[in-house]
Amino acid sequence: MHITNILKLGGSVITDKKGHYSIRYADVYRIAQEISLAYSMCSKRMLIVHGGGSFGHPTVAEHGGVENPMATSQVVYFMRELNMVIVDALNAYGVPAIPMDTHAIFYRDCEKFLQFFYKPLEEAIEKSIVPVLYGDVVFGCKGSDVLSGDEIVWRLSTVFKPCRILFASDVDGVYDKHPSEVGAKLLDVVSLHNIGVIEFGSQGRTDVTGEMKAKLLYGLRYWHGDIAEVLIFNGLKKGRIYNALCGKDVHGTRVIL
Ligand code: IP8
Repeated sequence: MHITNILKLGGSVITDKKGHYSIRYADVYRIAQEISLAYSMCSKRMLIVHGGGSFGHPTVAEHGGVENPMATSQVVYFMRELNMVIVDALNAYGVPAIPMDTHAIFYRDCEKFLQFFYKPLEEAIEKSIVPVLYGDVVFGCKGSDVLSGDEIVWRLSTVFKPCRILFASDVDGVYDKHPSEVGAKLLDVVSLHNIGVIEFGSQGRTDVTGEMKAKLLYGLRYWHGDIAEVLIFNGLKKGRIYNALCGKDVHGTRVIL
């Protein structure tokens, strides 16, 4: 199945990672408005995935993982709360978005391959409904684990073959060193084969699934022949999500093999 876009809303774009359970409401509503405009102008067939931000990561850290049943229950609880805020905002701006509980359709098999039941997503997309998935807990042959929204995006792309894979981040893209360092330069293009030479550094935040580097490493694992465009850009800058969804020129980093 071919769709227009898979959009990942980074956890740091929709929540304030410095706080606990803190939502960037103004950004969430602006983003919902941009997605709504794109939905009516150019992107009916799309999937949205969001990260854990200040809801998922601190909860996992507090419980030291998700193996404990209560930890799983708590992480799912808070991620669904965040998901509902995003879906509500999209609905408020007229996007027929629905929550799609990731833990209920994904499974990690014994070879560590991420399996998922894609039929409900396919049917929803056919009806121009926009499913909103999220980084979550994944049950698996070897126990439960945290599933990053980034891995979900790359895995979804193997089935839904989007024109564009879009990562909305809180920075402009991939830098040659950590973006907070003096002289850090934004890379226009990054090849997945070269990620070993980039100094990603640590962003000093609670992020149990890793950040920019992990995003790219998943790309290497899931890359396939049908990938057309992959873009990492700043979702906090007004207009960029709309422009990216509609295939307009956006300042950021293009990812190639
Ligand atoms: O923020 C992680 O998703 P990510 C989700 O996309 C949890 O890495 C539950 C921490």
